[in-house]
Amino acid sequence: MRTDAIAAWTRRRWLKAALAAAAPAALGPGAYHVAAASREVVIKMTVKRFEFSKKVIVVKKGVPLVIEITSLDVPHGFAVPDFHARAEIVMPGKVTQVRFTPDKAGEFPFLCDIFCGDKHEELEGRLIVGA
Ligand SMILES: [Cu+2]
Repeated sequence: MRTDAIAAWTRRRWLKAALAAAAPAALGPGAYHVAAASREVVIKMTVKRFEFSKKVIVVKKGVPLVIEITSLDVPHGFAVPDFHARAEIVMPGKVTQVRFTPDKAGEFPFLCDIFCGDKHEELEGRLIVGA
């Protein structure tokens, strides 16, 4: 009984060690992370009354996007209605991530959708998605 338990433990331990050794050998160190990270395009920008630091964002259709936005003053919104993507950039100084994959080519507006002052309506830009 006791010998069986020890044998089972030894097998499990061996299997765990074998898997740990085999994975990096087959894929290279960190292969999973590199593959996942390299597919995403990260765009960093700031927003303040009444402009986004990037007025035009050019990307490619089908490539996953992460737009990282930081407010320099008051709470703002960020919305790309054509892709149903939006976020509230509520805390000045904190990075907010908006993730989506543009699945159609063309030119699409993005805008602030939280009232932030008298020129709020002018706080907008264009997302250009190339085929
Ligand atoms: Cu606004």
